[in-house]
Amino acid sequence: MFKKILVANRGEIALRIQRACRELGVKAVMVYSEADREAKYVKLAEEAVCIGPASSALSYLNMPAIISAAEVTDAEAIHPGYGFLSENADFAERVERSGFQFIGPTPESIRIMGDKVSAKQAMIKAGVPCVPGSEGELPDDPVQIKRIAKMVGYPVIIKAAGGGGGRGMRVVHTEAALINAVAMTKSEAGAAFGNPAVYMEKYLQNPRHVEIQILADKYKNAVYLGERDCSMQRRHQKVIEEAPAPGISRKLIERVGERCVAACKKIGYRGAGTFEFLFEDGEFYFIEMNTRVQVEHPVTEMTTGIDIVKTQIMVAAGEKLPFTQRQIQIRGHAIECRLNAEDAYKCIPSPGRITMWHPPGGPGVRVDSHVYTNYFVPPNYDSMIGKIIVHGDTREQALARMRTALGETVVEGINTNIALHRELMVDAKFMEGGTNIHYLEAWLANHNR
Ligand code: MV4
Repeated sequence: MFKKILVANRGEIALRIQRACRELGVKAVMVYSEADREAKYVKLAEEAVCIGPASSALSYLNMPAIISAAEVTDAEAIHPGYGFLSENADFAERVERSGFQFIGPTPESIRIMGDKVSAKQAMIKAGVPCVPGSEGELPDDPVQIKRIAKMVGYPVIIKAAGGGGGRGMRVVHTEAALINAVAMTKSEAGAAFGNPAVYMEKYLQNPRHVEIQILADKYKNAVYLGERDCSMQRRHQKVIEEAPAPGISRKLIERVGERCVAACKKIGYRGAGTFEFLFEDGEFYFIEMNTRVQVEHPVTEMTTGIDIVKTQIMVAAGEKLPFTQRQIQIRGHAIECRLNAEDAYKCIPSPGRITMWHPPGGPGVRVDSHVYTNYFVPPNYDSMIGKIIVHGDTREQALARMRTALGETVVEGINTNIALHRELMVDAKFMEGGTNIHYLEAWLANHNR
């Protein structure tokens, strides 16, 4: 095992990784920007290094500053968390070239999954079900583009190979709009991602977003930890996640999960990873793979009892996965509510000083947050201030526990989305389960009307 790890992130995930290190008996070096000097994990740290000013570009995205911090503190490995440099293949490469272990997959795996065309081709080859569409990148010839769209069937969606997470895509309903839409998406993609390549898929109109968590070691052992339903989202920002996904049969999850595991083995994937699927009319369609730990990993930790962050570190250190697929059981139901420093319904960011922080507690309640009373939420970063996660024997019990937990939660001094969560936990359609990716945006539009 490593003696010392550098945590190259901020916020709740920095604290989460620090906690995993403590449990493993590994020292954690925290890095922070000038805006994060007062963060809880910095105060709790035995070692912390300031890597630059508030601006992310000059601190959490500053590769030389982060690698230098690892050098001066004698860390052996770097955990990138999520966001920032976590899915940057060049960073992973520079970390390894500098003699550190990157806690994540190989730069090659990150690169393949970062290019959505090569990711999809790898998945098709490995037998993972994908959305029907163009075989790889779209050609330049308008006649051929029209022919492909006709075969796929309208509506289609044009996606940038360099995009992902909702960036660089366009829905096309008619042949008349097709060629212009492809040209626009290509030119935007070239400017935004430095890669104008685009591909085409059948546009699924009312899917759910269901993803499968996997863990793999360096010896081609891989397991899946079940699925998460992340359909409750607004503008590609997830708001509520849960596991398991309501109403989807275990048999179907098993079949898809086994495909994901086979794909991991085939490409020599290691570390934690997430296969994102759209789920519509009883079928799974792969869209993207995330090569990092995700915000919503706790719901899977609660239903499997597996510590995903600790396992990430163990496999990066060269240990074998400490469990087999047979030993993994899904128990009960978990729900996560993301707490954001923002107006509850208009979602306008609300940074500032938290004058009162009273987190909930009780059986089956977990709070992952780096904030505290008198903490100043900086305006420079994502507005998430923490997550409330509950676990129960059934979805109904988890919902009841979340209602109680949200009822206990007090945050004063800034606006938060707690009121939104309280309403959603008693919303008839959400309580029924299985709402699609458009539900929350429609709900908010109706509320703000
Ligand atoms: C789609 C889709 C419908 N059909 N692909 C958005 C984020 C990116 N990961 C993929 N996205 C979508 N791809 C096809 N073929 C609809 C979306 C989509 C979406 C997906 C997941 C969660 C929220 C979403 C919100 C809008 C659109």
